[in-house]
Amino acid sequence: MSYSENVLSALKARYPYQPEFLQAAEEILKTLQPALDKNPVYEKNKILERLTEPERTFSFRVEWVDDKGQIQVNHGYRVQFNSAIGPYKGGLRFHPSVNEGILKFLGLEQILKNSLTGTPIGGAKGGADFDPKGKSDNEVMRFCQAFMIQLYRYIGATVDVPAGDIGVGGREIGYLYGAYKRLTTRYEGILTGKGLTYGGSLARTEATGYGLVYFTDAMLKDRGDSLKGKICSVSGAGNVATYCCEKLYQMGATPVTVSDSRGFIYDPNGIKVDVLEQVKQQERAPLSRYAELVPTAKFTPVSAYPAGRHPVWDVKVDAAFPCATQNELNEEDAKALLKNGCKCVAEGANMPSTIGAINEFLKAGIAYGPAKAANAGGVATSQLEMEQNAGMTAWTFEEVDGKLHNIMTNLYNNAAATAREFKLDGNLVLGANIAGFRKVAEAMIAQGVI
Ligand code: NDP
Ligand code: 2IT
Repeated sequence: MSYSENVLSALKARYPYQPEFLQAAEEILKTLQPALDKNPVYEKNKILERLTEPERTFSFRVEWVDDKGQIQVNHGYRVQFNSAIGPYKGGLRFHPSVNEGILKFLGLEQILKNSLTGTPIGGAKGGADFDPKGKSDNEVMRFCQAFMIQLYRYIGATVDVPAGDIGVGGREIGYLYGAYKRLTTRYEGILTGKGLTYGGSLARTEATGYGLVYFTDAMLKDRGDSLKGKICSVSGAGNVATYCCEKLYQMGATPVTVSDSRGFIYDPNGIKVDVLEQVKQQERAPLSRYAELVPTAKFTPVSAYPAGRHPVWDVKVDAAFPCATQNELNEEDAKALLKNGCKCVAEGANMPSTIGAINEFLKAGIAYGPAKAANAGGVATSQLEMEQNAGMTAWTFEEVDGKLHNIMTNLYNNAAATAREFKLDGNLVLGANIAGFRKVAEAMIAQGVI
């Protein structure tokens, strides 16, 4: 067995109850072997064993009182995965499915993603099995305050800087920030994705979706193609999906689908971003409401999905942008996309494609932008927010957006060049994994066994 296979099999034996973490580890470790063969110093330093084990994980009880006066208990976590190249950085997810294994998959991805941005940030992820759906603003506030009572001692502007992810948007970041300030009396950039009135950065809200489209633009240009005139499917209906749709229009493409946990919308005339924002951000309503407001839109509920399928990927499109959640695009879905002539898939969500689906895309040779490269614009702009906070300044939208555009173009070029170096032109899975890995591994070796 090769070094990477050995490490993977040890992880499988140790964490059989963390399937998402094992899936992320498998995707990464399998592609690193050529770099490990080329440079034996990584194996000698046991880098893979060290990279796949978090530096530390906090897990804590979060207790709060709901609007009926009932005591509620949730489970909170922060996985501080790797600090070789900078302070821990990564989002917080509030969703009933959250557990340590899911946060470890996200944290492992985050290490390499953050490295790829070219900025000095380490990898982390956190969250809780709290479901913001159906909760009042006051309940969300009390939960966030209770969560921060536990978390505040472990974070800091040069220690660990959390941000948003599924279920954690501007509202939650505001309550978390207020709680931190109350507990510590410190006004510091300890979270990113903050509101513009209290230290947030312009363009951070849009950054993941915009960055995804900038990345795709660079990837298609390299193939002598462009987004202009392309019909696109987008999944998800939250932060990433919304600003992906907005930027697609700006690039001359048309998004025709969005989805949420209840179903998906198809409208051949194109998704109306203002209505999407009204329904999902302001009303916090399910997507069926969108179809009430837009007569040309067709809503298909999850109850009508064929078993084991996500029919949002059956729509005939030129390019697909999964922006909802992990494993929302499986091998059968990938085959359906390819059969309909889809030539480009770029991932806004983290690990949206199963390993079977990724293999289909690579086999077909289409333009495939894996998550840790394609969705890195969010965290990259978080780092720009940290820079502004550290300098006690604020840049214009154009300045931040311009830097984001540069970061995504450089990131694409770096991943593509690394794939070419290993004679696998166009394989951005390998290119991104190896490029992200090498910087972290070199930093770990330089800093010794600690
Ligand atoms: P939001 O909470 O804003 O939106 C999430 C969307 O995905 C919602 O439409 C939600 O539906 C849907 N969704 C969530 N879980 C499921 C599920 N189990 N099944 C079906 N649909 C689901 O989150 P974001 O837009 O911020 O995050 C989306 C993805 O992008 C995640 O994978 C996240 O990790 C990734 N990401 C986010 C970044 C960011 O900056 N926010 C940066 C990089 C990656 P519903 O409304 O019904 O809950
Ligand atoms: O998955 C991700 O990169 C994020 N949720 C954003 C993390 C961040 O720190 O901005």
